[in-house]
Amino acid sequence: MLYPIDTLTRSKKNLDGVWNFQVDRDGSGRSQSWYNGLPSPIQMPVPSSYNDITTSAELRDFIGDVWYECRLYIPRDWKKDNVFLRFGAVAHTAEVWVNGELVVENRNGFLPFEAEITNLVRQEEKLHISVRVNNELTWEMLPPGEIVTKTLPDGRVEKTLHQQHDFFNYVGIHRPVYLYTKPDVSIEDVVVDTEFTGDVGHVHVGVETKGEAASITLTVQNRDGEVVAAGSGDHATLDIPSVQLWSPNHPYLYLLHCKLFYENGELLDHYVVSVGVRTVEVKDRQVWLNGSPVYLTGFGKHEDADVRGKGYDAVTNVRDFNLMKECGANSFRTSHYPYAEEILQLADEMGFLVIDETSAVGLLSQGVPATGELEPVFSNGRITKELKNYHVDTVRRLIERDRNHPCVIMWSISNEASTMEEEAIPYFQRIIDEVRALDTRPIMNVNLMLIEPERCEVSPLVDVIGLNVYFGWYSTPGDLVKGKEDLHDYLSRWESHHQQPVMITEYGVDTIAGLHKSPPVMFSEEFQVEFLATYHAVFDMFSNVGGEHIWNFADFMTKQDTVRVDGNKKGLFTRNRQPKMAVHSVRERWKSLKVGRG
Ligand code: E9O
Repeated sequence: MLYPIDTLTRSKKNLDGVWNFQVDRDGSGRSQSWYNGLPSPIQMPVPSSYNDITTSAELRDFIGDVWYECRLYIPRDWKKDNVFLRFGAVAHTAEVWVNGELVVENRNGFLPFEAEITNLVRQEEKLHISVRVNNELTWEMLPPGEIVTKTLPDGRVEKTLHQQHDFFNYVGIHRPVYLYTKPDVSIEDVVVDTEFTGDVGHVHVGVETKGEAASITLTVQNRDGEVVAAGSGDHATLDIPSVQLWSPNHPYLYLLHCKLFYENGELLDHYVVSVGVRTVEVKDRQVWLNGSPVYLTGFGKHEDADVRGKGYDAVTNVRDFNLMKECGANSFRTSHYPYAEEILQLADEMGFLVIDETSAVGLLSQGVPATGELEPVFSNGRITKELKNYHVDTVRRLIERDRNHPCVIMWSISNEASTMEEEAIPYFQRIIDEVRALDTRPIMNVNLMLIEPERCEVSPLVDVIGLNVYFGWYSTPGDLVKGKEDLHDYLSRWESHHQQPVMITEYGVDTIAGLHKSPPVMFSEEFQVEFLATYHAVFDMFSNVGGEHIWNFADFMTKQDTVRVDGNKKGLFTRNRQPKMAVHSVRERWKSLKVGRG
């Protein structure tokens, strides 16, 4: 699904702002036709999570339906066009009405959806948009969860969310909402792939159209606006002489203009895609960018910020990217779900390598039991056909959304799933087949430190093995001597059992900013410094380790729990995006690494 943009033939209107909002306590909003107007709304910013906007504990932890609505005029010059309403993401399920008519339903809180509303647009009246949002999770969705209901003595039904993942279930209209126009004869999709030989860049372009166009032209413009390559037709390879390759240190973007024409030369549609020419491959137990090995430094992140929750926020994102550049990060993982498209656009512009992850997190039946024993989830029937279909649908929609971004170098298909069961093989094979049918990028699967390399059934199927390791924290807490030994032993076992490169996708410790201890003890800033240094020394002993992502970039909110004090504090930065002490030694390391840095 193409991102809405203004071009010679298309217009868009951003609907972000303050919308009406109402909680539907007993779920009767639909039967009372709230889609025609909310009886007693309050104000709610869009995009944002609704949880932390008011001071109501009930709203923060509410489980069930809430409603949003807004009203607006459609510009008069949109009369001749087809009009679409598009949501960047609404967590987790949504139904949308326009002027009282149901136009689209969506399940999946991290991916965009849209509806054509041309027939509902009346020029002289305001358009009424109404959205019912539900935040319940089931074991047929990703991330999986369960709503447990209890009837209270007064007859009210109390709902509790049982979740497996370690981040707060923020919900609402999380990403920008757009109305946009598209001509009758239109560009429906553009697929771009790049490579180069010598100093000539090759841009392979596929264009999907609707309706009858006489011709399609394709031109590539450089940053100065000069046309450097041109072609025509719905499939073409455009050659760019003296190409400027895209990389984290040189995020050079070209603009690909696609135009559809009628026989008489009239322009029917125009769409523009940013193109970074670069190649990614995995060989010799390393990840290669533009023909050289690259070592990934950076973070597992979250879309999470004070007050706005998971709502898209340009201020936070640009700040985050500046902080990451400043400490020598060249990459990040979109743990544990697809991030806003605007974040990937920024990564293209500023130069970050992105491991793009699905929302398959928590595919363990009981979280992580204290005993260190994993519960089977595949063989005990927890993972159903419905869940698999949801997962397949998620990777398909993710790839269709993100495949043109040069920043995306890898697809991560799941985080910490139960991968030692035989039944995991057909499940993951199905997911991998779907990815391979759609795209050529390497595939990663991320394993928890409890997964034994000798018994992992899924790692042989992927290109890069992600490992989340916390020896000296979750195991032998506070003992970094033992932690170091265990980490070394664990990485050695992966090295001898698997041929693929290993990427350390998580390592880190909860650290309270401002807590200082000598000698270093858990939760102090000194302990975080020492833990990271200990791990770095071990990573450097393994040539198959292709990168290191600290868990996490910043402190983030979790559900209320005895093991979390105001959230997960493993950030290298606080939740307000200020540095902890360890930033300094991490920056020193990352900026001085001699290996390829892209
Ligand atoms: C997933 C991430 O979302 N990995 C977790 C992170 C954490 O900080 C979480 O925020 O807890 C690490 C899981 C490690 C569990 C190890 C259990 C070992 C028991 C001996």
